[in-house]
Amino acid sequence: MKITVLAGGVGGARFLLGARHWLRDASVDPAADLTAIVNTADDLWLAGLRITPDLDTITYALAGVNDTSRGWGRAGDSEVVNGELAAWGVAWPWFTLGDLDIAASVARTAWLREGVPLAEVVARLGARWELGVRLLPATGDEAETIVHLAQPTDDGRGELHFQEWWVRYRAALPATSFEVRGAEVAHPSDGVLEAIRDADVVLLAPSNPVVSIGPILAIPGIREALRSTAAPVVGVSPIIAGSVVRGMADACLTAIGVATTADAVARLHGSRAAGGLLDGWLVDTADADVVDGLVADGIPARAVPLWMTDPSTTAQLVDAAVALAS
Ligand code: FO1
Repeated sequence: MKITVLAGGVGGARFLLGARHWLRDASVDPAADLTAIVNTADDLWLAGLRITPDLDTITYALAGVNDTSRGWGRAGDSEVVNGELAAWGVAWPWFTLGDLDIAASVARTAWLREGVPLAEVVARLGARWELGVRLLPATGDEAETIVHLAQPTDDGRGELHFQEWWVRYRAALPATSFEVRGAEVAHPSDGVLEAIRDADVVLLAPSNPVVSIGPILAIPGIREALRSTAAPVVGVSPIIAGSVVRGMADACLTAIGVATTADAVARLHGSRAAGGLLDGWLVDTADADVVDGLVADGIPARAVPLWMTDPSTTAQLVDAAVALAS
């Protein structure tokens, strides 16, 4: 069984840990394999280094070397170089780069400058560990999320790179839109369209629908591949009982005029029958009351526990998603 997952950062990592746990369970098809198509629109150039937050969060989590409290960076990392960069006013004082994390970005940047495609860079960085999941960047082209602000910042800027909006301002500055700048001329990484076309099941991880799943769909060819694949496409709600599980998806959804509810996000993606993406949608048991409405709108839905407290618990919701797909 081939499973392909579209994922962002922290929520995507937790989901993939559960999916890997589910696959390793002997009762599942031993020949099964797992491919993740990962958001690259959070990526940025900083201090001359190419930083790829969602790919790194997922790589470090699957490798078991991630900082589980922060949700990004390496466990037990030091910040010596970060302090030196701050002393020289290089990079961003409010964006912490750990020493081990910087080493990954130095290696990535060195390979990119040699012309190595990002997908190969990701494979090389992950090869140090047994990730158990093939990671594919949505694109190897630079297509970064730019946040358009309702009011300019104090220094007169009307738009910010996603990372400045997210980390420096904690998504507190009202946004009017999210633009994936460069997406229109970006191409899916090698293997992405095939991973969607050849899948037996495609899953949308419970990642931020606006700034993690959305930018993947913005890469030309990906939305079309999802709509034409023979594989059922099943999503997992990132919203439970009207609240985001983690992060600030509510600020993103509000900015685009979508309610922060499990069913509003499903309708944002739409049913495949009505021109959207979904063949199914999992909501938490707290949101069981929205299931009938979704089914009536052509989106088969089920209510199961969605809290991803640990890989074995998450494996149960992966199992439910695959069951809904079949
Ligand atoms: N998030 C923060 O809230 N503060 C930081 O200083 C920070 C640094 C950082 C460095 C490298 C990296 O890969 C991620 C980092 N993040 C930080 C998280 C990042 O903003 C998020 O992981 C995503 O971009 C949103 O999913």
